[in-house]
Amino acid sequence: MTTKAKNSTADFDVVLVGAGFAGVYLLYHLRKHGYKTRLIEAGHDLGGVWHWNCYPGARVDSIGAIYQFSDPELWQDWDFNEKFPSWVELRKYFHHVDKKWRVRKDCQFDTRVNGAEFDERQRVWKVHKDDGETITCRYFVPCLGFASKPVIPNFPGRDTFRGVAHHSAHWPQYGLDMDDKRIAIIGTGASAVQILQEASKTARQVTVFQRTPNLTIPMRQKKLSKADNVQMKAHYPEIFETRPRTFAGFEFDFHPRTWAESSEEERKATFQEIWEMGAFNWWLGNFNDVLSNPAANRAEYDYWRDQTRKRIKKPELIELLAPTDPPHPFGVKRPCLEQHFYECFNQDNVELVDVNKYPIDRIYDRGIFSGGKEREFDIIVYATGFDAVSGGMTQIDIKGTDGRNLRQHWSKGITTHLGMAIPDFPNLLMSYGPQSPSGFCNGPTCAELQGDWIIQFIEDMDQKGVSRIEADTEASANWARTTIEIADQTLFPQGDSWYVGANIPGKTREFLIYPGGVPTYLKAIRKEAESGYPGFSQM
Ligand code: N01
Repeated sequence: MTTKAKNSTADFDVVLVGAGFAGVYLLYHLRKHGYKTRLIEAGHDLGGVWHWNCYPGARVDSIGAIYQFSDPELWQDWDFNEKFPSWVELRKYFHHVDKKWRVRKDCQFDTRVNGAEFDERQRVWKVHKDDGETITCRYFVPCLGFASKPVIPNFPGRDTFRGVAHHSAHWPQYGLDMDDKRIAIIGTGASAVQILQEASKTARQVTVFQRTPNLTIPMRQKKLSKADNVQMKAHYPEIFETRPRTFAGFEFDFHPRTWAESSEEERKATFQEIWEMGAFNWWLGNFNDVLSNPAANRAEYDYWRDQTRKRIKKPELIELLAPTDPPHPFGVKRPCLEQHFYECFNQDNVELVDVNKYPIDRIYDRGIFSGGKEREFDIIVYATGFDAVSGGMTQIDIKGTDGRNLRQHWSKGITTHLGMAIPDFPNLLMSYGPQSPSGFCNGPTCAELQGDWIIQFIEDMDQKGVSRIEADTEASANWARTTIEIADQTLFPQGDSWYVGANIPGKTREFLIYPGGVPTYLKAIRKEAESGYPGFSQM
């Protein structure tokens, strides 16, 4: 097999990294377009985050109907068992995709890409793998998602613990017996919420160490029958049409009205209606000024607080879980969906420790020393999050043409063109990267939209006989500025979240995600293509 470019000596046209939605989509479609493609994946199966995050209760916060590829060949004979599918079902989904698309044969599993550099003479990327082999390609396309670098804070004594300890994203693939165990969960993000809901069912004791309350939203989960699936499928074509037209690539969008222009009765009725819907409708389908108007946001918070407090039975936990005043504007740290999170805390076997009052001083052989008290545990779960959005890219030693790696390039601020290309890194394109809608976009929606753009881009370059493309410094500076300017019109920068890198000590605080919404993003990337890619130098 030869590569598509006439004179290239590369082993592959494209090397992809990561076998989640984006990597799998690109692999299948690049191959269909005749490109010789190889996908490298550190895990030993398809699935991306759904391979790594196999803790009990891990499930997606989008409804299955939108959290899948739009290809009818795939969905016509695929049924979801739950409205919000679990990791078990999503793994089965990836196997179903593989049966149809036969992607596995072009994947190398259990292999990590640990470095890459561009060879100017040959115009190829040299991609170094941890099996010692180096492969070359014309285009290097990391598809790493936004949460591929798990992070555990540097708690003193961590290595001395003699029980079982795991980060949520490194849960053992063979499972973990939690029955009758004493379990510590550090963190209250989406992972912690989901783990608590399962662990509390059979554990002897679960202790949750909370720094900031999670403003979680009722999921309104539902089992789906065959008849439900038939009914849903009648709407799939319409849903797939809708996805790119909405802010977050969902099946719904913000409410057409603002809170500010609504009367008191309208506000009340709308909040009530959206609360009944639950899920991310309460976040990204609410009044369209809740993420920019402090008064609207506060009203949204107050409604959430009053509804949530009704479910908390231990009086001493009310202020900790649903405080009178918000810890930050509602939704500027990613909320998550819960099924019975607050009821867990009503159980006798669940305890909440406020680490602001009782800090985690150190970890010792039998447990955690916190606020002057020794607490013994059999299992410690670090649900402490990720070096999100940019961390997946910077953990690989990807060298630019000036010899500096990406970590050095981005140490004082990220610049990308359209969230997909980087000055000094020719012929490298990212999917789901920084300054793209990534963390604000339903994964499969952006996997398809960015995937299609990347394929078109490579085809256009081949047609023009261009073998080296590089994002312009000025175009990239403009894009970085646009990202920040849009974010500054919202309340998002006010949260100490992973959206701004605030969860990682020393990380430059900057808005990491393009916050203008999918339709505006699409307009920008399509304009770039239609205008002949003016933001790139082409040789
Ligand atoms: O991680 P997080 P996550 N001492 O960063 C706490 C996606 N996701 O794995 O808030 C004490 O949200 C930290 O406290 P604070 C989703 O996009 C999706 O839960 O910084 N605590 C926080 O509570 C999500 O947003 C799904 O004060 C410490 C927690 O650890 C993203 O992945 C499921 C600490 C980290 O929460 C990340 O979620 C799972 C310390 N030193 C994940 N350091 C679904 O689709 C950190 N914390 C459902």
